[in-house]
Amino acid sequence: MAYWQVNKIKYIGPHQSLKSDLGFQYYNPEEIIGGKKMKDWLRFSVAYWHTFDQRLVDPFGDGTAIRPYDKYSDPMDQALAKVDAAFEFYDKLGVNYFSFHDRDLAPEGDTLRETNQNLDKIVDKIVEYQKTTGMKVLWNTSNLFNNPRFVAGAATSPYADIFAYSAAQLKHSLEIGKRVGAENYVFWGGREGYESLWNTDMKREQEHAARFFQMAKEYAKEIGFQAQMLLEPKPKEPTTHQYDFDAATTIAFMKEYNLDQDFKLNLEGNHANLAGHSYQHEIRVARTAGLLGSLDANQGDKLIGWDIDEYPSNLYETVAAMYEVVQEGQIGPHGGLNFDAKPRRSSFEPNDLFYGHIVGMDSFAAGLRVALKMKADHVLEDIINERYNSYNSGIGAQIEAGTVNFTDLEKYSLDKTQAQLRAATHSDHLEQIKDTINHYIIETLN
Ligand code: XLS
Ligand code: NI
Ligand code: NI
Repeated sequence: MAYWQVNKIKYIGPHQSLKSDLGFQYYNPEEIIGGKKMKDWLRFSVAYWHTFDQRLVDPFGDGTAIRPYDKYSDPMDQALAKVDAAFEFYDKLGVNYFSFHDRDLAPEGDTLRETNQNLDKIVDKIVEYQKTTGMKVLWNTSNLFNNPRFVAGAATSPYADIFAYSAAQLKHSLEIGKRVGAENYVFWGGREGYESLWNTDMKREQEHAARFFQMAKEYAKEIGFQAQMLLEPKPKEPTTHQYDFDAATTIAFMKEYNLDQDFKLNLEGNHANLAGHSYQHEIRVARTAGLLGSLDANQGDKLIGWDIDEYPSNLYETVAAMYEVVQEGQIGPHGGLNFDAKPRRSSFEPNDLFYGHIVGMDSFAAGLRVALKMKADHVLEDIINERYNSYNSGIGAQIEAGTVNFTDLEKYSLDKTQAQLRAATHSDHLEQIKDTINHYIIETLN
């Protein structure tokens, strides 16, 4: 039975029609570009929670979503039907990866034992599908934030029973990750933060979180689950302040607790914006530290101050993100672009899920094309090399080599005139650079 009333989404290329339809204009999966197949650069992943579970609620309204499997009264029957719908969706969209939380797949029972039984039944079905379709899991994760038991956090909960339960839940989630062959395992600290400092022992909570991550890593090793472990920063929402605030804060935490050997970062566009950063900034910080792991693809809206998880459509942002990826040579050792994104509440029909992924995939494919063209032409490399040229010889080279100290630099600088120092600086011509980038976007995609 077909759940989705569309044919397989194919690459049709640009110039056929300007109107968007159920086809890709920039994403051509098998095309070799920059030495790799496009699909291997991008490794798109469908997020189970947003695509199949999301009812399209907002803080003021109930769900509007119409989904083709909304006809079962028994939640397990619905969960099983959703797996069929999901695999048909992956096939029709033409993606090779998906990502999920444990609780996306199956309803909870009264005890963890019952919950695990429900979950295992669904995972059995997923594993069967994987055998016939070759579908892979970019990452799995554990939902340690929805249920009221996690009201004050999971690993950072002030209640030891909740820490213990979280560990037990995570243990099974790691076992599932191994069964489905997940390439990464993500930790987003849903409520790992605080509402108020007046009642919070921050140091103790952070130590608990670190211990939790260490135990997770130890258990993954014990069972031979080799996924790359990833932490996903987000500054706020749902808590007032989340401990994994942004890439830089999370890296400091990882280094403080010796987690930086085993963990890398999963970065998300909308989270970057909430932290007051661009997506590009977060990716740059991570890759500079050698800790870029994977990317959650979505975008926020300047006019709305929360995590709205829009499908990416802003080409300028995808160009900037893919510029970083192209410089790095890959998204991460096992990274991909997971669409942590959902349609607007007013886009409630089933096909809107396809249009959403199409605009997201085409936007990143277009970004990749532009970034590779800029790299091939050394546009920014030449500008950057020139900008730092004074460190390649003379006093600059000595500074970098560590062979001069403050006294030497005082001697070097003491009699330099205002005019000489002014002459040492050059205009950045930043507007010219931005105009050049615009030309690259327009011409590459033409
Ligand atoms: C929420 C997060 C979440 C993680 C997975 O804002 O983005 O969806 O990616 O738990
Ligand atoms: Ni995310
Ligand atoms: Ni998010």
